[in-house]
Amino acid sequence: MSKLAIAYLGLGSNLGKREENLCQALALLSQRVSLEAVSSVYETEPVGYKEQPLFLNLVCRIATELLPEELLQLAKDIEATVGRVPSFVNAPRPIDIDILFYDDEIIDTQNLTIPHPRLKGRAFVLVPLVEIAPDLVHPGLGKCIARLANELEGQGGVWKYKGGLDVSAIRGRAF
Ligand code: PH2
Ligand code: MG
Ligand code: MG
Repeated sequence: MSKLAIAYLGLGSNLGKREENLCQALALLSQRVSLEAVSSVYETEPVGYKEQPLFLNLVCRIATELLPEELLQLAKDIEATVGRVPSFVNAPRPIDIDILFYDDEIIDTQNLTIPHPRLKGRAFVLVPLVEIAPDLVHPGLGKCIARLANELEGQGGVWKYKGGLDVSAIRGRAF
């Protein structure tokens, strides 16, 4: 058995049944990787392209034997299954799955930049991440998540949506 990596993923949805989309994506993920922790769900104002619906965002921790490129492919496959079709950058989408961290690796290839390059400064990622990984150190910045979250200019535009998803129910769920 090859070594298990610990990775953090950010999920976002702002089209269709947003909660269902998040649940379906987590269920599909859990068929291929071990889902270790899931944050609460947050409703968030769109960052970047503003003229689009509010997002639901969450982050999760997984353990996996998949290599970073394989994990990226899995994320893309799940995005397609949940109904994402290619569109313009930052377009509304039923699901977006981003790799935030993969162990403490720093990767910068044509397809993949890890840690996620826009993680710093994004409250919709850092606020949920602080729930499940406050002490995780960003390998590029040398600062932990709690500190990066504290350094945010503002945590506006991010509201707790509900208590969180029932991960045990998600695992057993067939889509
Ligand atoms: N994702 C983006 C751009 N802007 N804003 C919010 N609130 N949530 C997102 O997931 C998000 C975004 C690019 O993937
Ligand atoms: Mg994204
Ligand atoms: Mg993405």
